[in-house]
Amino acid sequence: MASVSNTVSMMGVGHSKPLQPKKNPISDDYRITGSVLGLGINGKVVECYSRATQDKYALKVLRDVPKARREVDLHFRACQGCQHIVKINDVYENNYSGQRCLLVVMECMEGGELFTRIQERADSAFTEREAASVISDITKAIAHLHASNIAHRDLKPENLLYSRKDEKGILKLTDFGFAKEINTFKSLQTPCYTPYYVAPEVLGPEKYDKSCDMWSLGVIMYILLCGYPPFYSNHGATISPGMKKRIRNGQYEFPNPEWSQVSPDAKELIRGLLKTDPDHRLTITEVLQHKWIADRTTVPQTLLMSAQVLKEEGDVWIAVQEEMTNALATMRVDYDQCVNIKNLHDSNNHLLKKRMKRDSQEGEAMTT
Ligand code: I85
Repeated sequence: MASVSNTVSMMGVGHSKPLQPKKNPISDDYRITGSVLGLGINGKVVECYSRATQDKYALKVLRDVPKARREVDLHFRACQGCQHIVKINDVYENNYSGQRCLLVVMECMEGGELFTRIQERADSAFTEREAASVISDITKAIAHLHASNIAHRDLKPENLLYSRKDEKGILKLTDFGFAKEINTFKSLQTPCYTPYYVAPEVLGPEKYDKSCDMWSLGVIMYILLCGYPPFYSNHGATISPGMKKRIRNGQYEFPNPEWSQVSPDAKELIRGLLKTDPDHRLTITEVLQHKWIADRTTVPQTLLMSAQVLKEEGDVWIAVQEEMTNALATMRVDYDQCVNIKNLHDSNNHLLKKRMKRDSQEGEAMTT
């Protein structure tokens, strides 16, 4: 059985050719049960079993459109060589209830979502040192992506899953539905456009996409340490004008009693990640070097209140997740616009300069 993972070594990682999905019916190789594991916005995830090994897998069904191709391609490349990204086992291109579909067979993450797991720790002391270890794992996943010039752009609690229910479970990142490849110079090396008409996002800069992941990491770290998010609406799940304003102004606090025992190092790292200006926000390399991550084995073993808060506020959690989803959508749009504006100002456009020079000369001529 030649699985996708066998073809990877031949293609190499990084500059691999686009993934070639298998064309045979998935039912040749897998038995799909009706059991739904999760519902994403662009596809559901169901349980399936390998006919060869009887092992359980998770199957994501996507309509075969270019966006889905990009998702699968980026996820497939990203999951090579990082144990904190959900592995893709096989990809099929099949007709599925009359539509062309991409069927992505992933390793099954049986341990469920990160924060469900933390909630269950309400009676067993979840410590700051353990939180540092969780954030370190997420940091490793993002570092791997950013080093491969991929921004995830949808880093949120529901996309962080444990491989197993027991302590041996490994935390992994999934869902590359909004992932973006950045800083690739292929279009510059072989120009297929007239430079005058090139869209700014083709030229970069790339760091705004990466900084989106850093902000998300800050929010996740904040929640992990206290059980509630740094920014939230005062009413309901939809992102309110007030919440938007607080996010834009960086208005958040470390309220007591939840934060009174949390180390200054942890707070310093959060401040670096939740900087309003993406230019001032920490990069993933700086997070890896921060002492709370680099020296995480010496982080105090203080008992955190997050597990308790998450358990007690269980009914608010849905709203918190929706807010993060909305905030991420807003940020992806805002940063795209930000890139456009920046490029307009920074552009070294000699035609524009010539015109500006001519205009100013004409202006001078008119006044004389
Ligand atoms: N296993 N965002 C929330 C799930 N194994 N899940 C989501 N996008 C994806 C679902 C909706 C993430 O790309 C998602 C994606 C991929 C998965 C995924 C991948 C691999 C799983 C949308 C489970 C699972 C399996 C057994 C038990 C349990 C969960 O979700 C639980 F512990 F919850 F009972």
